[in-house]
Parts: sequence; structure tokens; C-alpha cells
Amino acid sequence: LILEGELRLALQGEGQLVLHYQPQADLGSGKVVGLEALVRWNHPRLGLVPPAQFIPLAESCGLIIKLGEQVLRMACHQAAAWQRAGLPPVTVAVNLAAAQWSQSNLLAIVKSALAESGLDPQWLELELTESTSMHDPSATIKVMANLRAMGVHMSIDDFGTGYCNLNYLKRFPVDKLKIDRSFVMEITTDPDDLAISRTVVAIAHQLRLEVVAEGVETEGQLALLADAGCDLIQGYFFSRPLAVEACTALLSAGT
Ligand code: G
Ligand code: G
Ligand code: MN
Ligand code: NA
Repeated sequence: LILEGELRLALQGEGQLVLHYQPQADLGSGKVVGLEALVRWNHPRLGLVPPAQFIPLAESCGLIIKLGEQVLRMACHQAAAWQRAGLPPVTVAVNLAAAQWSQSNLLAIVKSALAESGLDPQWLELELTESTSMHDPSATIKVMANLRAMGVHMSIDDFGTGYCNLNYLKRFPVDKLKIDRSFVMEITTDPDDLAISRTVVAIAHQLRLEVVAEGVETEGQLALLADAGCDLIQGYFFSRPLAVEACTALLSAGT
């Protein structure tokens, strides 16, 4: 059982939150073009705790604001460090919780994370889930427009599971849609999942958006998604989320 007090302490200290990075590969070139930062809690007693076991708690007790800011700063610093080490630059995607998107100082926090790390904004991508995008769409669009003006990219996560209508999809200044894992899971056996995936790709491309398929675990899924015109894949088939050292090795192999 994870307690709020422990999480509060973990956020005060150093080094308890760690980021793993899951590669995103371009289906055309086969190269890694992006990494999604996924937080883990290196708990003194429990070891590496997955986000599903503490993100909901952080969201319900308000600690998600502080946690989210630390994740953003760590991801920017790591991305800048990889670039300074001469590795091929890749996009680093960071998940932002709903509370962060409605935070009045989000722009200032993103600006300072970029400035302190020295990361060029074009390499930062902020993810918002489809459901988050609809909490207060007009306010979110304003924040997003400011982020875009700074040169930051954005993507809609878990696409197809929320209720973002096409009118809003048109107005959100995003660059990418991420097809939810639930459609990919049975894409080889359920023709409806294939039809949905193909249609999402078609709509996205008409709107000049790139499409990432999440949760790709098999070659069969990959083949169908490639045929559907998907741009990028993310999932265990290509790579699990990697600790920093393993990720450095993977990026080095691509130089
Ligand atoms: O890594 P894993 O598949 O266990 O992640 C589970 C969930 O936790 C995913 O929905 C993912 O989006 C979310 N998650 C991972 N890292 C972060 C983070 O830094 N911030 C937020 N808000 N959610 C995250
Ligand atoms: O919701 P979000 O897309 O941010 O969450 C990403 C989550 O999906 C991470 O927890 C990651 O570990 C998990 N994940 C990534 N690739 C795969 C996969 O191929 N299969 C499954 N089942 N989960 C995956
Ligand atoms: Mn995500
Ligand atoms: Na997702």
C-alpha cells in the first residue's frame, strides 16, 4: 500500500522518481525518432513501483502538480544531455495530467524547464489524453496555442477512447494522434479494430497530423498498422520502456 506521506517525502528528496523511456520508431526508416518518458518510483522498501500504483494517488491528493513538474524537468535535462553527448536528436514526449493542463503557471514551468536544461523546444512533446482535452477545451486550446508559439509540440494520447469531437480535434494545435492500445491489441483478429485504425489514420493525415500506434506487440500488428499508413510505432515489439543507460545504448547504435 502506497501512502500519501511517503509520496510527499519522495517528492522532497532527490532520486526517488526515475524516468524510463520507451522508443518510438518511424515505420518508413525503422529508426528511433522519439522517446516517451514514463515515470517510476524507486521506493526504498518496494523497489521500482509502476505509475499505475501512484499516479492516481498523486492526482487525487494534488501531488501530481509537483510530480509532473519534476518529470518534465528530468525529461528535458536528459534529452539535452543525450544531445550534448552527440547522440542523434529525438523527440522526448512527456505525459501531462489533467491538473497540469489547467494549472495557471504551466507555460512558465515549461519555459523554465527548457531554459534550465538548454533543450530546444522543438524536441519536447507534451501529451494530453483525449479525456483531458475535453475538460475545458477552450482554455486548453489557449494554453496549447501558447506552447506551440514557443515551439513545443503536442500529441493526443489514448485517442479513440475519450470523447474529443472532430470539431475540437480540428481546433487543437496538436501534431500527433496516438491510437490507443485497445485498438491495436486485437487488430489482427477483429476487423472492426482494423477499420477504426485505418479511419483514424485517414482523418489524422487529412488534418496534417502524424499517427503513432501504441502497444504494438507483434509483427502481425505492425504489418497491418504499416499498411494502414501509420507513421510511428511504440510498443513491446520494438522496445519496452528502457532505463537511461539502455536508452543511451540504443540511441548510440543509431548514430
Ligand atoms: O509505464 P506504464 O505503462 O505503467 O504507465 C501507466 C500509465 O501511467 C500510463 O497511462 C501513462 O500515461 C501514465 N504515466 C506514466 N508516466 C507518467 C507521467 O510522468 N505523468 C503522468 N501524468 N502519467 C504518467
Ligand atoms: O497511457 P500511456 O500511453 O502514456 O501509457 C503508456 C503505457 O503503456 C506504459 O505504461 C507502457 O509501459 C505501456 N506499454 C507500452 N508498450 C506496451 C505494449 O506493447 N503492450 C502493453 N500491454 N503495454 C505497453
Ligand atoms: Mn502517453
Ligand atoms: Na496511451
